[in-house]
Amino acid sequence: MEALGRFKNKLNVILGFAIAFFIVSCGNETTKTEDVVIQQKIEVKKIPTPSFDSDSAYAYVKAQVDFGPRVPGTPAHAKCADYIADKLKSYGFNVMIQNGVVTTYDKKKFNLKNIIASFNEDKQTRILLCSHWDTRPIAEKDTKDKDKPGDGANDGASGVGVALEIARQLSLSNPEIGVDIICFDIEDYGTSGYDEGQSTWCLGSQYWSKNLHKPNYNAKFGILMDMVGGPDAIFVKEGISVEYASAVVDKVWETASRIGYGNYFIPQKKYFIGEDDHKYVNEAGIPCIDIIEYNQTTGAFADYHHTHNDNMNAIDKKTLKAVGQTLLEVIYSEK
Ligand code: AHN
Ligand code: ZN
Repeated sequence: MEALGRFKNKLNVILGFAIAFFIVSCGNETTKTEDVVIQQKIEVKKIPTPSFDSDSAYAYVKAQVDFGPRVPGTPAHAKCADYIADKLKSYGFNVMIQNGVVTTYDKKKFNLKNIIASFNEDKQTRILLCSHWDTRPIAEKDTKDKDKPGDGANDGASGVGVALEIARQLSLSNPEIGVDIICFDIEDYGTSGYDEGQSTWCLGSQYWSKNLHKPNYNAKFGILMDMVGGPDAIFVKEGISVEYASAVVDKVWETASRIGYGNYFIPQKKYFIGEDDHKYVNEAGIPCIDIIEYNQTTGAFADYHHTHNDNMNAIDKKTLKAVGQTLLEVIYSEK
């Protein structure tokens, strides 16, 4: 009898465990189902990526070119700054102009204007888009009129044009994150060599990196656009970008290929340009990449670079679309 009693007790214990296990399993099942439902809700909630309008971007590039070359110290330069600032304000950005005095390699002093614009200022997660908006004062790679500026349609205006169209799209469909746009001044007044150890290029971004517009300004990552409108442009992975921000390079190149622009964004080995504005954004502690047209075969920039052929004929709406749509996809996928 005693033995039977012990057996019953044992059975009860085993049964108890079995029931407990069953309840826990059921509990887990319920949680798992809820998880799936919640996950589905999050996926459904993603704000759809708007369609980048390349006609609009093209018009923004042309509007800048129509002012004439935006060479520092000229009326065209001053008028274009107002144009860019007004456009960004009209799309709901908070805009400030950072003023500063810089000295160029030929010992001229200029009052630079970095145009700095913020969207969704209350958002903690931010990304930074940048470009330069000034025009080079010379066309040294041309055979004639080397001492006169070109139109700077691709070199300067294209990046700002894409940024302005992205700004317009942000105003129409609010993303989950904050976006800052900086149009750097006096990027393109450089010469070979250094001036007292300082680079003669990228004077606006160099100034900004040492004098941030807001103390402790930060962004999750930055994307510089430089010469992003050339016909059949190819963007390969640039060296400084890969060195400082390889995860951002991969994110952007993978995004481009996922949405069908892998023919523009080639996952090819890195190359080094001398420098560009993103170098100084990286020095300010923000991982920043450069989308810049570069011909890996010739080992040079496109043949219109720093010539009088860098005019509206050097702008192709299809390239503006490839870059603009890729960046919108990146922005609207970010949380
Ligand atoms: C140099 O040519 C040293 N760096 C490329 C920066 C640049 C000039 N981008 C446009 N123009
Ligand atoms: Zn240039």
